Amino acid sequence: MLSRRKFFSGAAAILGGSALVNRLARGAEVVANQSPTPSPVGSSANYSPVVTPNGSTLPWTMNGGVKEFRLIAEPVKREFAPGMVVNCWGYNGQTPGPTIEAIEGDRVRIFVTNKLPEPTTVHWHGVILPNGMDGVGGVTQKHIQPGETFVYEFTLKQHGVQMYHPHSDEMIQMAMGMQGFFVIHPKGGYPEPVHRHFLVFLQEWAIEPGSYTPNPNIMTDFNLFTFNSRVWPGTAPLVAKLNDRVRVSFANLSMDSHPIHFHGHRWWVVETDGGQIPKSAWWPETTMNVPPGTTRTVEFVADNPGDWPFHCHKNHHAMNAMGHEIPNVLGVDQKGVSGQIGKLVPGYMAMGTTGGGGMGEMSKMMPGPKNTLPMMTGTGQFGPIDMGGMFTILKIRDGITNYDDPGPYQNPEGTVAGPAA
Ligand SMILES: [Cu+2]
Repeated sequence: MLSRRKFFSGAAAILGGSALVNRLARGAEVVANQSPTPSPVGSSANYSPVVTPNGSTLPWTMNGGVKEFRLIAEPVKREFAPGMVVNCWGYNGQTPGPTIEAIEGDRVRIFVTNKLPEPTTVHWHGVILPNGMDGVGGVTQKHIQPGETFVYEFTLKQHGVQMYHPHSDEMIQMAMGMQGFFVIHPKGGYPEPVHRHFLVFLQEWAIEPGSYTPNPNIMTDFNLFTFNSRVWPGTAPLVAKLNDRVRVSFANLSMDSHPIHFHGHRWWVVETDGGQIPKSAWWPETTMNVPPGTTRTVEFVADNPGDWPFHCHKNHHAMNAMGHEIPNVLGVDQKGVSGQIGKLVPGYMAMGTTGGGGMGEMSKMMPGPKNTLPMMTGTGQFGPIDMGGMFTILKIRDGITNYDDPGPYQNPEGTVAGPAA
């Protein structure tokens, strides 16, 4: 557990200096295994600063006892993975927008500037606040016109992992990537201090192969599924030291639920968007279903070293854009078929008789249109990884001194499955 007080001691403590906060958010300097230090209520309460993989934490400044944040709603270009850039909308050049991190009891003032080509608002999803600060266009406030800056101000009366998103042209703006985390740490600290607190925003998109802009009119047939607006192999690994206590918070504003599964461990469900669950009521799972409109938080002890898949268990959500009209030829002898069809349909490649013969391999051999990722891609130390989309790797290591990507796990001799003798 990291003592924020300890961390910010000295000159850097004066104002939560944004550069330092950002470095903390990336996890670069988090010192693990430090013993928890009790600290008084307020802005020095004990917590591990959150880490938003492939994202960042929003810097703030203190002004007369109020934490001031600035959000700019604007179009952003987001690289989903090397080889694919998407025209999105978001905040401060990012989707999801930068994470707002504060402490129960804080008074916050959030300036929102609209640089979109249409009106917007920001709704503080799950936050208990005065009605006029709720950010619902037409209901609790006027829409923020392009070029205007509105200010929201309220006191945080609760703890919990919440979200922010527009309540103005909702269908379009959220489908384009406008959402972010709003984390309110409990002023009394957590029941179990953690070393790592990861935030993963679950999103889904409809981006036709060969195109650059999501289609917000799609109701169900999404074809790209992201962790923090990235797809595998563009998703950053989740790195933990052996025996770290790890908290992961998921948020979902998409049209589907996402059952997030991880390997080699089990976690405890410790929090919903309603706040902490009493410890006596925590329950164990290996898959956390995250319904639309909610956040869910789990905790586990990273006591099993290795490279552990961490992914949505709806199988189509753990792959990249595909043509769903591919004929099902499982079990069909296609000798000669590709050649015949290829004369009529240039570029045609039959799905393998046995299912693709390793779809990761196949999708690498099939060049897609421009700005289109292979369905499944990425290569591990043992060969192709037949997944994409909502997939990353939890890397647990003994003896590491930072949280940079440690590379592939060196399995102890005699502990890897192989051909039977
Ligand atoms: Cu999913």
